[in-house]
Amino acid sequence: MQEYKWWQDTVFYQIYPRSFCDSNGDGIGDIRGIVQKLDYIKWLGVGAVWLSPVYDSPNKDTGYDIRDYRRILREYGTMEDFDLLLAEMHKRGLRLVMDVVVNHTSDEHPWFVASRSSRDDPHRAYYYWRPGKGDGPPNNWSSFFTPSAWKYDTITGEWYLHCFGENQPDLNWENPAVREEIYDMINWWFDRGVDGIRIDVVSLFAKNCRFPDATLRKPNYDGHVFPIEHIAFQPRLPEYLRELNARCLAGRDRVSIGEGTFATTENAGSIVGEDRLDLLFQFDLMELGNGEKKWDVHPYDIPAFRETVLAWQRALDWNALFWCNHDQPRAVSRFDCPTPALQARCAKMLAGAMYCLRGTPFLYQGEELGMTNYPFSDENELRDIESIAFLHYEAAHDNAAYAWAGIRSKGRDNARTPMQWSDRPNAGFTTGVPWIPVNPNYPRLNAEQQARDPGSVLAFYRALLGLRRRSEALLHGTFRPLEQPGAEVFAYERRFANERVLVVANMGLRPQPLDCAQELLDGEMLLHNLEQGPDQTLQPYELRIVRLSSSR
Ligand code: ISL
Ligand code: CA
Repeated sequence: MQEYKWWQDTVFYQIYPRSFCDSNGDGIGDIRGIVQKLDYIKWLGVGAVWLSPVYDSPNKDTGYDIRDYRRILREYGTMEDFDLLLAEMHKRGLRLVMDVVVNHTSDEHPWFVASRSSRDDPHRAYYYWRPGKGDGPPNNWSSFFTPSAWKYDTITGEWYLHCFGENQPDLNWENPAVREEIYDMINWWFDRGVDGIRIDVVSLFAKNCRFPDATLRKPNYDGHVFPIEHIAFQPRLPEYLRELNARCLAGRDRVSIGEGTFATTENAGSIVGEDRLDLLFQFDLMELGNGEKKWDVHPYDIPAFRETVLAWQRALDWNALFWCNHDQPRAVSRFDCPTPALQARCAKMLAGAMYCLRGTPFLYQGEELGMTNYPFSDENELRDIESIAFLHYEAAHDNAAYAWAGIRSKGRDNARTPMQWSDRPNAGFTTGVPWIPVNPNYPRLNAEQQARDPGSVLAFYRALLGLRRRSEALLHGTFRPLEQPGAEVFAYERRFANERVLVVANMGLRPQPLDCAQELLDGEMLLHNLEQGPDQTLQPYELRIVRLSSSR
């Protein structure tokens, strides 16, 4: 019999600290605010928290640009507050996962300050420095956030590589001294008692250090090309991850989750495995509403969703399951929902369809309420470095309308508006002025109201997580896709010994006939997202989770 690890039987909840709960009225979420909400998190039924970065940072990319890996950002509190959080979590049986951002540091990190000071500095080789070509950068690479991935530095007259913002210089993983620093730091947090790590853009750690021009993708910004073939899943990546495993993870019962930007079912094995990392975040499902760029807005492709899920369920024995994170739009806003009632139904359907799959669920704060995208229309409402850079670039090229449509549907700030706790001012997030605007729908969409309503999205999430905890089939069962009765229906079976659970979701707005109706109607309805009873038709966004009678 297969043995399961704690992180396979656990539901994770991601907290984006800046937007979760503000305890002191400065408009910024903080660690003491999280402590105040631990009973809520426990009550929801999750077992672990992934905490987005709380380290000292100039916040150019809201904490994903770290200045000091061993210090807490003053706005978020102190190391004592952090230790209190960890103790209060452990007291409640909750585990804590830190976010480890080591593809790059902040340009204010002492390593980089030293590195840029002179070509002979001992820290020079902590980063990638290259001479330019003529007056220009060393090659044609673009970054995630800027036209060129290189920034010229006047102090030494060379260029440094940054795959994200220009204040986020990439660490040189080829340098063993860099790797040692990183392993020390991770072990320092493990020694403090944290239960795991989520590793930011782990797929980019190894680079093609010959730095040839990129050719695979189409030029995006002014002739620059995103160098996916030279920065993602490079040959040395598995070696680095095996080393990290040996130095930090082996023999410790901690979880490691790699953010596998550009992961495919073919290359996923270089990240996950016995001697590498436990879990992989892959983004195939997130990209189904994209065109060539993430900013191109297309309707969510449901048949492609089905195929993608099947491919990943087959490729890995155990998947990380998620709809949302701090970089993604709100899941429910990817779907056409003409009324708030349908939107709530859709949010429940999405939860059931995803979190009954074989794997570990990761919820993102507010998802359990069915929180939605924000109606952005003014630059003053934006905080995200990526969206702002995109808006400026497109506006300068006469494409402001395209930029706004993209930002409203894909912009990362959609996920980062404050958690909607109640119908009090600022959704109960802060008594001050929130650092980013609160979604105007909070008077009707908030945790306090939903906690009182047995028909709410929140109540549904609690029921779903409870069901998952009690069902051997949902926890450990095999996965088998069912014949699809309609193009927009997603249906599968989980089975463990004699227990068979069917999950049937209408992911579209059109009613769908049910083929396997009799079997379904005879089964025991475990969870359903409609007020009326089930019949031979699946209503828009209807979800049924049924235990087959033959299995009892
Ligand atoms: O968000 C994305 C698409 O919208 C991804 O491509 C994302 O940029 C990429 O997965 C890397 O994300 C991570 O590293 C970034 C940081 O800005 C993100 O918040 C983080 O999740 C740089 O540290
Ligand atoms: Ca605060």
